[in-house]
Order: sequence, then structure tokens, then C-alpha cells
Amino acid sequence: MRNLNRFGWFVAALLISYTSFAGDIEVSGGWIRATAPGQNQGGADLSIISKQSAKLVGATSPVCKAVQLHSMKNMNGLMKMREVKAIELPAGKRVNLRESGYHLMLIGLIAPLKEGETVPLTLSIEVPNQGIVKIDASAEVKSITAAMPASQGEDHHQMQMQMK
Ligand SMILES: [Cu+2]
Repeated sequence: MRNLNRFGWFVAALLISYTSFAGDIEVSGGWIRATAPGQNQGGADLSIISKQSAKLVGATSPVCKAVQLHSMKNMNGLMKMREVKAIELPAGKRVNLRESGYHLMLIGLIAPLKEGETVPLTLSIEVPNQGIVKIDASAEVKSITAAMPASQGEDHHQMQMQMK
């Protein structure tokens, strides 16, 4: 999974749009907060619509060492994150990661993320009868103070990370 996707960089440089299509799957609205000094990880959000039921099973990015799928749960007032193996994409339904209690965790950022930059992401989506489909997407780096959607306003940095 450590495949540095140079082609992804190239595509990201050409496209200002944050929507990408691959067959029957559309990815849009990707974004991540700019990082604070010393911060080497961050959570990215995006939305996926798949015409047939599928599963998001992984992601990579050239800007970090690894990308994990994380779920976020409120446990006795503490937000806890943990890695999940897959995120279900019901047929025809728009799945926004944040709203569904998930995010992409970019771990081991190689350089700070600055507002206005574009982070290339390659998503691995398991589609019945097609195996794993790779989709190039991107996330816009927004201001460090950019707010999460209303119900998910908890600051990512303050969450406890619970790894198996
Ligand atoms: Cu996380």
C-alpha cells in the first residue's frame, strides 16, 4: 500500500475540481485541516456515492506514510478513534465520512499541510465482481480553524486514539 502515486499528483495539479469519477463511483468534497506546528497526522473528510453497493477498504496518499480508515465514537464523553477495515457504501447513497462517524486518518505527514494546498488521495473501493477499484481523489487543505459539520465539532486533536 506504499505506492507513491505520482500520477495522482499530476492529476491533482491539473484539476482544480475536487470531484472525481471512476465508472459508477463519485468522490467529492474532500478536505482536511491545515496542520499546526509539530502535528504529524490529520483527519480527512470526503463523500462517496457508488451506484452499486461497495466498500471503502483503504487509501493511500503521497503526503503521508499511511492512511487508515477510522471510526469515531463518543464513549462516556470522550471521543475515541479506532481503525476499521471497511466502510460500507450502500448502493446509490451519498456517504459522507464525517456524518457517518468516520474519517481518513493521514499518519506520518511528510510535510505540514498548508491552507490552499491539495492533498492527492487514492481510494481502494471493493466492488462486487470487480475486485478492488482504485480511485484518484483529492482533499482541499482548509484553514486550521475550519469547522467540522455542526454535530461533529469535536477537535480531532483532543481525541484519544485507541488502536488495537
Ligand atoms: Cu483518526
